[in-house]
Amino acid sequence: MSGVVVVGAQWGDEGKGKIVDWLCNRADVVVRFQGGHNAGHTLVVGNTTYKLALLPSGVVQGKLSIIGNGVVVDPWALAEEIAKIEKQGVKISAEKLVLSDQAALILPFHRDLDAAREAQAGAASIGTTKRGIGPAYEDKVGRRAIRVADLADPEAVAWKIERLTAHHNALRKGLDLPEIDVPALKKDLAEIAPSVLKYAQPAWRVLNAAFEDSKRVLFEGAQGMLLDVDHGTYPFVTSSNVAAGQASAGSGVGPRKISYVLGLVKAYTTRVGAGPFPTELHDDIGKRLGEVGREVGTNTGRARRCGWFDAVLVRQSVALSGIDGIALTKLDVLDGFDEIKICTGYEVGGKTLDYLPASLKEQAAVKPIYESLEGWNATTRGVRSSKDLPANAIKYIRRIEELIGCPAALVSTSPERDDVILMR
Ligand code: 2SA
Ligand code: MG
Repeated sequence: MSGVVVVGAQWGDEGKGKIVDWLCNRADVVVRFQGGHNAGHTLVVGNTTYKLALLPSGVVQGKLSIIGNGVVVDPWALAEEIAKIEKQGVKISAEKLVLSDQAALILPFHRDLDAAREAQAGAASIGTTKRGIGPAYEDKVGRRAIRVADLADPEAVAWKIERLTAHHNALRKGLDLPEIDVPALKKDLAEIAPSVLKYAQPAWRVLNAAFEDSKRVLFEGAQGMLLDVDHGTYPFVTSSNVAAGQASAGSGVGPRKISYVLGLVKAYTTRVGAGPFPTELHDDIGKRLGEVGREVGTNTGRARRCGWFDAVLVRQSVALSGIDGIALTKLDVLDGFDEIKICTGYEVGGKTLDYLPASLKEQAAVKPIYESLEGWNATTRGVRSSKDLPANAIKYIRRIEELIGCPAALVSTSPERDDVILMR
C-alpha cells in the first residue's frame, strides 16, 4: 500500500478509530485531511482507551502524524488534547506531529456562533458538535481566516482580527452576543501560539517527501460520507468534504497517490444530530441497537439514533468515494436477533428509487424497502477468523457485499485492537 484512504460510509461513528489504529501497524504516516475536533476516534489498546478528536490516530503508535491543510484547528483544543494523550503515556514531539502551516484556525467566537445559532434555530437546529467547525470553514472560504502560519506574525494576526471582528461583531449583535474583546483575544493567541507553532510546517512538503521515500501513508477521514457538505444530507451535514477525494486537496498530494479506498461501514446504521434517516427505528429494536452498541458520542456524549442497515446509502457512498473494499464493524451488536433487516431500496410517491435523492422533501418522504434475513443465535464477539462466524452471519455479510457492490475486506468483532477478521 502506498496511499490508503479510510472514510466513513455512513453518518460517522462507524468505528474508524479502531480500524485506523489496526492499519497503523502497516503504515508509516497517518494524515488527517478534513474536519476538526468534531471527530471522535476511540482506540482501545489493552486496558487503555484513547479518545482522539483532532490528533491523527497514528500518534498513539508513534507514527509520523500529519494534520493537513484541510483541517480546521482550534489551537487550545489541540494543546489540551496533546496534554491529555501525553498524560496517558504517549510522547508527542515535533518530529512525530506535523501541523500544516496553512490550516485555518477555529477561534472562540466561532464556537460562540455555532452554539448561538443552534440555540436560535431551536427545533430546526442541525445538531452540530458546537465546536465552531462550520463558522471556521465559513471564514476560511470567505478568505478572512487566521491560519497557523499567521501565529508567527503578530502584524498579520492584528489586521486579520480587525477584519474578523468587523464581520463577527455584526453577526453577534443579531444573536445578542457581546462584542469580541480584541485585546484579550490577541493576548490569548500570543500565549497559545508557541505551543502550536512548535509543530507547524509546510505539511504538503513533508507528505510528498514521504511518498518519494516510498513510505506507506494512511489518510484518516473523519465523520462520514452522508455528512459531506456536497454529497451528504444537506444542510444536515458537516462543513467539509468527507469524500475520499478530499484526502488529496486537504493534505497537498496528487490524487494518483491514492491507491486504495477503505470504507468503514457499521453493520447497522446510526446518526447523531438532526436530519433524514430513512431506516431509523423508534422501537425496542432501535433501543436495543443503541444499548448493545453503546451508541453514545465519543466527545459530546450525545445518544445516537439507530436503525437497520441501509444498503442504498452505502452503495451511494461506494460510488462517491470510489471505495475499493469495506471494513464492516460492530457485527457482534446484531448477535441474538431472530430477524435482521436490510434496506435495499426506497419507495417515494409510488416510485422505487435506488439512491437517496437530493431534495429535502423527498429525503424526508422516502420509505425503506426491506428484505429480511435470519439472524444467528451465537456470539461473534471477538471472533478473529471467518470460519468461526455463524453461517447466517456470513450470509449477512455476503448479502451486504452484493447489495453495495463492494467486497468486505475486514470485519471487526469488538472494540479491541486485534479482534479483526481478514476476509480476503
Ligand atoms: P459539525 O459540528 O458542524 O461538524 O456538525 C454538523 C453535523 O455533523 C455531525 N457530526 C458528527 N456525527 C457523528 N460523529 C461525529 N463526531 C463525534 C464522534 C461526535 C460526538 O465521532 O463521536 O462525539 O458526538 C460528528 N461530527 C460532526 C453532527 O452531528 C451534525 O449532524
Ligand atoms: Mg466517532
